[in-house]
Amino acid sequence: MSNFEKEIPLSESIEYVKLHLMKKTILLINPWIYDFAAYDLWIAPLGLLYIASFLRNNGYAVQIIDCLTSPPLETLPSGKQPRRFPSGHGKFLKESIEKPLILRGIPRKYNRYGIHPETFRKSLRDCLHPNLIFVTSMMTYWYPAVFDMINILKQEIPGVPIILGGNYVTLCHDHALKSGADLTISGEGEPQIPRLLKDMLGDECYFITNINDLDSYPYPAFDLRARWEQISILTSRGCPFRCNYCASHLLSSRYRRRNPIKVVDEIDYWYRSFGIKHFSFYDDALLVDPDEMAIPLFREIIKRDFACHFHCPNGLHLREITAELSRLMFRAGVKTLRFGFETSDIRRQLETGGKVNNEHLQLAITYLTEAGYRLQDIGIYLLCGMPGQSAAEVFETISYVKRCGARPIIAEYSPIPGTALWDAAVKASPYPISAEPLFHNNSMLPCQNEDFSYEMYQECKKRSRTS
Ligand code: B12
Repeated sequence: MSNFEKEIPLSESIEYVKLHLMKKTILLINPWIYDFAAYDLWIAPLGLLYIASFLRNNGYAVQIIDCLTSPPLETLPSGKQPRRFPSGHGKFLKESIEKPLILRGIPRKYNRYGIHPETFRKSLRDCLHPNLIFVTSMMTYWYPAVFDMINILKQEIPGVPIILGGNYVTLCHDHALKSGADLTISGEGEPQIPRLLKDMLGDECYFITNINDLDSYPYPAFDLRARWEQISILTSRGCPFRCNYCASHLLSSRYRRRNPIKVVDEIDYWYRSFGIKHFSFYDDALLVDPDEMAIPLFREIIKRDFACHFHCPNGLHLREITAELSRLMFRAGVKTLRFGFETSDIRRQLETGGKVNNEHLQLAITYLTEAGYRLQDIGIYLLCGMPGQSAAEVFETISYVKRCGARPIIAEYSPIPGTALWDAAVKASPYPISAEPLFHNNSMLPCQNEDFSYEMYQECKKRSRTS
């Protein structure tokens, strides 16, 4: 008798059925976006994909609908496909929609970015019936899409508990209670989900033994996405800095880092198992204490000789750039460089956190160009529209960066509750930003004033683009 023919005892076959055929199903959703502007700069719902991986390891059937990742056949209203680049960035599907009433004074079109609601409804009908639904959220001002999504879920799959988490919930918890979700969870999901599964499904789950040991986390479940040209990598959680405009310290309990060699093992896994050649780092502080992370990380990448490219769309720290680090980054294949400089105004540099000064910018540009980078590859983020900031300061910063030879990139300030700059932002803004997260939207210049009007902001954008 072969293995296949051997009789299975009844108790074992019941276990088999329980394990494989009656798996509990959890549906994970990344909502689409409503905004004036959105570009897919290596965007992925990384937190949700980590959670998906934990759930899968615990035997759940996990399904993901990522409303930002279009199925191949969906097109723009013009009939065309959105333009995408092989390196994993590009345009989203986009359709103009009516602006929320309170934004009607903003002279820009408002759009839905991502799949059509009918495609979403159809995907829901094609899914296995879930026991639970997890919805994520990112920018605070993207909440209306989250609310709409929850509404559709309730119509299409009534009675299934919906749990909402993510940055919007962490930063605007009271507001998120109006979302219609059955439960809203602030903060990092991993340490909280076992308790949730016990309470809601009666299940004992194994997640992580130690929240401080990031190396014990499974790799995020990118393979469950409909399309994944690139993988987002986190070498750490949190940030050691406390810049007054940033919410990082509110989102992660403390600053923790992975072992750099284990990070390269992850890159190796995606590269060798799935042929992925593009990776984006999502860290808040990738280059800080370079001997502990960046130097061993890039050395190991060079040693393993991957034919891969690396992208850093989130701001890197200029002050850490040395001749050695520049050479390692260049040789390792770091192609997209973005640095957080914010302003050339010395007083504001100190006020925002003192992480960088003008000399750091000049030195970094010298080292990077000596290592082989072209000046136009060096993208410098400049914060624009902070409370009390004048247009003259931003104009001067743009020309300073240009005089140094690098490429200025405007990053409009988004006020975030709980940050050190929040109270000043509330005072400076002509909009009721504490009552309505839609006004946190960076594209509308939430803290504009007489010294910095919307027209001046457009002038800043123009000046940053012209040589
Ligand atoms: C990487 C990053 C980006 C990437 C893209 C990220 C993405 N997926 O969209 C890039 C560089 C493109 C980007 C751009 C911008 N960003 Co950004 N970004 C980040 C950053 C550093 C990390 C986000 C991340 O992936 N974290 C890691 C994962 C693991 O965490 P997570 O997704 O939050 O998930 C965890 C929890 O939230 C929770 N969770 C998540 N979902 C769920 C669901 C359930 C059910 C449960 C229980 C739990 C749960 O558990 C997860 C695991 O622990 C954050 C800061 C931060 N430290 O979070 C800023 C941040 C989100 N960005 C911010 C801003 C301002 C911007 C920009 C507007 C900057 C600018 N001025 O241009 C742009 C706008 C982007 C756009 N498309 O329009 C702000 C948010 C502002 C706001 N009002 O909400 C943040 C908070 C930074 C800050 N200034 O403080 N960003």
